[in-house]
Amino acid sequence: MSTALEHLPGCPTWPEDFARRYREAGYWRGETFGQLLRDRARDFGTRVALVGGTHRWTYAELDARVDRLAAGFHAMGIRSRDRVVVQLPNVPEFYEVIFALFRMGALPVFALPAHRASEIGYFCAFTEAVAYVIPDRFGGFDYRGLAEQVKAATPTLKHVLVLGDAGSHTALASVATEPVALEGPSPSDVAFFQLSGGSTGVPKLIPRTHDDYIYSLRASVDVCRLSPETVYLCALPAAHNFPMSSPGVLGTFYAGGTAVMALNPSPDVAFPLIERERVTVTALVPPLTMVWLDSSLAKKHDLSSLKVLQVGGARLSDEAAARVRPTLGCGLQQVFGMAEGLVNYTRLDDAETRIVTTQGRPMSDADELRVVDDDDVPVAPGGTGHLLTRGPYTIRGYYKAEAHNTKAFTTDGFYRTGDLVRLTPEGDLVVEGRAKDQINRGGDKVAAEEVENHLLAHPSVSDAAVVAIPDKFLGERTCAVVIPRGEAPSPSALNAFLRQRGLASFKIPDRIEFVAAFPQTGVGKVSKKALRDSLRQSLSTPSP
Ligand code: J2J
Repeated sequence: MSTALEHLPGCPTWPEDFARRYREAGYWRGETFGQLLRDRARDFGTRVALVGGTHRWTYAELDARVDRLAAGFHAMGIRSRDRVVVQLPNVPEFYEVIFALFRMGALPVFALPAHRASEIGYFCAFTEAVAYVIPDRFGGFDYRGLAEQVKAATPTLKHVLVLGDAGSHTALASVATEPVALEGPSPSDVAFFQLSGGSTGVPKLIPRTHDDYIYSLRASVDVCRLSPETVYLCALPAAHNFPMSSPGVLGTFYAGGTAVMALNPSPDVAFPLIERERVTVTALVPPLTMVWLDSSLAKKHDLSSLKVLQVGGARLSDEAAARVRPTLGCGLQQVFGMAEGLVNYTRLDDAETRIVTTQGRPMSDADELRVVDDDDVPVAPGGTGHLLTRGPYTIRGYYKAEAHNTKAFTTDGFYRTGDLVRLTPEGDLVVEGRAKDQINRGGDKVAAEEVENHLLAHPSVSDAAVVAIPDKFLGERTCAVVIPRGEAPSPSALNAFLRQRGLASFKIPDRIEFVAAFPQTGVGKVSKKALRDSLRQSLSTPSP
């Protein structure tokens, strides 16, 4: 069978022998997202699929809305494999839009609400997107102006679709038409592009196929024991891979359960929703977990329906992990995943010490793991090393990134996660650190090189290195160490410059330090380790 991937240049795929094995072993079952929703509408038609704002859509309603929107997209000229950048907050329409695109074989490119002109402009240009979907306003920001700017700079971008007041653009609400028959994608086709946390100058795009992603949902649903009785609260940004698929909203749909959308993850928004909708499971990053654990509101709301709190995206301290059950009265599940694929979970019936002190184990028996030293030689059992992985839902390469792929993947197809891990005798993973040039700001990933490049564009910056500094709340914060050219600009002026260049606010350095020179490694490269060490020392020494 010729795979449709061949028709989408720039998307590496699995070698034919692996693909055959994954199909024969039943990991890939030839499902597509469009058909998945159709099947759930048939089996669970009157059950509520989605709750958010004033909407309460059953599976049948969601399915019908998706048909009408897909027809509308088609009438506008959007076609199979066209790319569409989707930047919506946690609203039910997010799924209406992406399932409409899935159903017609068009490819959502997932952007976070925090992204600004720098990121969105890049996604649109790099993917040659034909459309861009936004809210009118969200979190005090008007996305219509951003869209104006991006549209002017992107010749391929024909449509800006707005949820709410469209201004000079097209209202999303005006698009839907009578359903028409549309030819859907094939299961081996790329379904969408996820964003990588990244460690390079520009974010890398992750092509995920219907087959591989739906398998990751099925495996997640199994491990997390989702069922039609599940009520999942989506509190993290819907476009992120964790609340999307581990098992997230899409896993909840896979199981025939109900997904509830929280526009904001803060206790004052999330707790009333848990109480009202009898939420059974939700997912948070570590800093939000701390906020929930410390919230006085926990006593004011009935959270007794909540059975499992999943925490992932960054390392949860053992101390915080131990507080979850006594404080919130629910079980903890640690999740160590990545948009490139591999997801590890602690199991619901693991002993509490295992749940509290490890980041779990792979969800699939087909996940292959290697823990290796700098020369790709396996470390001794129990030793810490680089985590490499390969499997039926881990990509074989980023989109249109040939040179980078040779570094990010081994020649036999293992993805270099950039994480430093240790395997316990029981087979659980403990995340010990990171080798990639990235700062994990409480789950928000910041690629050092991306911020450095923006800093270097400032006329008074001669050189810049962005590193992590420890932080009690976020785990890590960003520090930009700058060698000025002439007189040093003020930190606030530099940050204003970065904002003006359209960088998402979570990438704006938390701290800026000026130095005369960088410490160097033996081969004359900037030693980020030495920089981090000296910053750690100077930050822990109180100034006189
Ligand atoms: C330490 N580091 C972690 C954890 C992710 C489920 C959950 C998370 C993500 C995610 C995801 C960690 N402890 N528990 O996609 O489906 C860091 C690692 C990893 C990187 C991936 C999912 N959980 N990390 O966070 O693509 O460094 O996915 O390689 O955003 O986050 O980031 P991302």
